[in-house]
Amino acid sequence: MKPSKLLIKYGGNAMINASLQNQIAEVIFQLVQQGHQVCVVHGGGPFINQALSEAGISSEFIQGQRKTSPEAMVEIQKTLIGEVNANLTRAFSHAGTQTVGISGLDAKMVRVKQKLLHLGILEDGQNETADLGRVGEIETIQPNLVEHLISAGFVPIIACVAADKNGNSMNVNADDFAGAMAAAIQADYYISLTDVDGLYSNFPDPESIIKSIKLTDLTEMYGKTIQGGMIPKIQSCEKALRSGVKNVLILNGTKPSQLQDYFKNGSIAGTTLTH
Ligand code: X2W
Repeated sequence: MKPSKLLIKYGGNAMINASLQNQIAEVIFQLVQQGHQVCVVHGGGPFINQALSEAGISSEFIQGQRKTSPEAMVEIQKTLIGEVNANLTRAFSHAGTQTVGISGLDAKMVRVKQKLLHLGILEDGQNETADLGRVGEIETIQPNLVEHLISAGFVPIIACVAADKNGNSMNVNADDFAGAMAAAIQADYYISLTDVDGLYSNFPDPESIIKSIKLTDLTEMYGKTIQGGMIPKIQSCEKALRSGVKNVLILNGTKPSQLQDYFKNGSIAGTTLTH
């Protein structure tokens, strides 16, 4: 496969233990050795859950987005940047990659505004929205820092925290962040690594895995086949695809060989999204 620009989203239970992180780090090292430019955006939902529960702060998700109070945001920034990003940077560096751990806060790379979720239309015709607190929706990305790093052979690994126009730290869903970053750097590949084999029409029936799906089929699937955490994941794939990223797929990050085999011999596991 010719050297390409890859945006890899890594998160959820696919990064839960050190052994999995080391295996992914090893595969990414090989991808860089093969000449690919790699940028990683990571989440850390399970680590945030633990930190918030230790701090006695409860969590609620609406359509895959965590409602975030200012107190929760303090814990989330500490966890994503101070713990998860630092540990991934260490693991990736140890595997041999020239890794640089950053977040959307660096060089004002990512600007967000408060995200308002549209839940539906009320009887009086008004929009019903959910206020998620310190949750950010991406407004702009300045990709030059990432572009400089990847063209010099570094692997930026980016935590999904960004600032709003007042300089507040905001919690950005890692899928939203990754899809927008794939679009901003015009990646050749956007690969979302998760902890299941892809999108299922009847989860968890393994026979119901959807191998390939067209953008036009997605609209009617939201709220039905696509629920909870799959909503931002699929939306991020849509965003990347509509913005010109040619190859968009979801692979199982708990099976690192799927990522390796895709670039080694073109064997496609998971779910591919197409126009
Ligand atoms: C996410 C950020 C982390 C994330 C959260 O607080 O969990 C929002 O939902 P995963 O591991 O990729 O799920 N933010 C707003 O997305 O992590």
